[in-house]
Amino acid sequence: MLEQLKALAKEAGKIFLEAVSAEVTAKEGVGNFVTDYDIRVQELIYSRLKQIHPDAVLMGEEDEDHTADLSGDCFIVDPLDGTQNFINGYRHSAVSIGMTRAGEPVLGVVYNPYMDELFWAEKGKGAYCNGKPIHTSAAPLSESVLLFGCSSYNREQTELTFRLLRQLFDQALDLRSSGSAALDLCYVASGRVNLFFEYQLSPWDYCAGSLILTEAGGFASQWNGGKLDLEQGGSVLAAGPNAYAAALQTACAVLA
Ligand code: 2AM
Ligand code: CA
Repeated sequence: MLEQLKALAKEAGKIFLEAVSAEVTAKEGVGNFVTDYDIRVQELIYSRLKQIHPDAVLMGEEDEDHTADLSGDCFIVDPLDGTQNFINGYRHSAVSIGMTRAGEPVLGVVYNPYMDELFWAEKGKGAYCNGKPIHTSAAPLSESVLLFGCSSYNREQTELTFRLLRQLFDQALDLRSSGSAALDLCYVASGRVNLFFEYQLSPWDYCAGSLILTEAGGFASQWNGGKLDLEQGGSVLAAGPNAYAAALQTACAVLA
């Protein structure tokens, strides 16, 4: 099944490239254009997933109803993570497909078509990028570059984000913000940065990426240390093994 999911993520991601080269944006309007592509890509992914695993439940960002029964097998899909980047031609977006079994992530694939980078993991079998094993950085927080998202769509929540950002930045080396939570988790997994946090995300933003991260040796939780919520969504704090504890302590202090 993993091989089928890898091929599917690549097939779906290639559609982003066609959209950009076709310059449909200016013709049809940015909002409609993105909505059309999000839906088109999710439809493609859903039709393939129904063939690959007919018994699995599907949960995707473009569904009208996001409630899903996680007791069996469930695919959790973001057809296009990094929508704002896609609209702006920033060329940093991804397809994200995770599979949970009895509520736990067991398969994850994240594909960035602009870099032709396919990240994947299977529970207990390590994490890979384009066929090579990936590992988190061993750096402590003091030697870490941070990635964050500020949940900008909900301005009331940004205060806590910027408080945590200030406190983590003061203990770390530098910071970045990329606009794709799925890729942020893969970048922590591959040691390109060593910490990612965002206050409010949805399960499809992090289901696949969180498995890739933990299989690469990292840790991921909510800001309060609780397990990532794959039904409702919530906060995410993800880091390499030697930065996580200090980051979690800081996040808990900010929440207190
Ligand atoms: P998206 O591009 O698929 O919308 C950027 O900070 C991250 O937040 C992206 O992964 C983005 O996913 C996600 N995001 C954007 N709007 C969101 C929302 N309303 N709820 C949860 N996550 C969101
Ligand atoms: Ca999306």
